[in-house]
Amino acid sequence: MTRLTPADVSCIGLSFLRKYDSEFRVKTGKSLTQFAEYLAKGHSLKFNEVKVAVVPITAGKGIIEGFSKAVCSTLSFLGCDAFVTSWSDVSGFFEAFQNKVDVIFAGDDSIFSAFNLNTKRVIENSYATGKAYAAALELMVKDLRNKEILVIGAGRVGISAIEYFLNKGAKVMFSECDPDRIEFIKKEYPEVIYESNLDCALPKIKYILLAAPSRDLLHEHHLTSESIISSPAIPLGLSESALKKISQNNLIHDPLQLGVIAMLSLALKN
Ligand code: 2YC
Repeated sequence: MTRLTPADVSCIGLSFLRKYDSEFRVKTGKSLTQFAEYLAKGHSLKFNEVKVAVVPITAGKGIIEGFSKAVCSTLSFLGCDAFVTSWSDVSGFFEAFQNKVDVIFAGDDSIFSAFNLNTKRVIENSYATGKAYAAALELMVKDLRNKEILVIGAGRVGISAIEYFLNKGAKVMFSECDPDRIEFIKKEYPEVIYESNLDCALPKIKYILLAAPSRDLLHEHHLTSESIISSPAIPLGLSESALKKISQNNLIHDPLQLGVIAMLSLALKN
């Protein structure tokens, strides 16, 4: 799993999120708050009644400077009463319980999750991020039924997106370099078509969910001005020439915020 750096998250504050929100609305037709409700299948989520603690975790490679603050800013932007605990780890969980929070966000090197203390629902970041970026692509494509979608990268994020697309009636293809993952998808999702060569699949397929964390995966010959790309992967796998080829309004990509919004939405969905 990609580990974010302080540089990836240091900019994620309220003014940045306001700008991100207006750009997101242009691309998808929904604000981030409306998107969170869309992900929760239309349940009205009363974010301003939700108290959330973000607990820094020192395990493994330790704290990422700015990570908890970026998560907290994203949750506050949605209207939650969110704070970063003064203590980390178990002491931070204790502090969260003392403050009678509804949801705790915490992440180590393997798992970053939202824990709903009222319903006991736990939502992991990869699962939520796959759903979020699939739904964002759906909103940009307008209707997924019978549309050809290429999912690049069949890890936890890619699989979550594949399931979303199948549920919405899309024709899903996938590209992946790990043989075990290829076999897993062929076995679990036989209706999903394996594309062994991106140069053959693209630019025939216009709609792409890019969930493989590799630089310069897609170049200008893979894309057209009509390509629509939803990319949860860090780093963004488009070359400079590819980025110039597509419309910026046809690209959704961020290091953390859309996944955090989806984690909260799915953790609160009743
Ligand atoms: O600061 C802290 O509490 C650290 N323990 C957080 C570590 C998060 C590691 N995971 C990641 O950087 C990425 C994020 C996009 C979420 C999932 N993986």
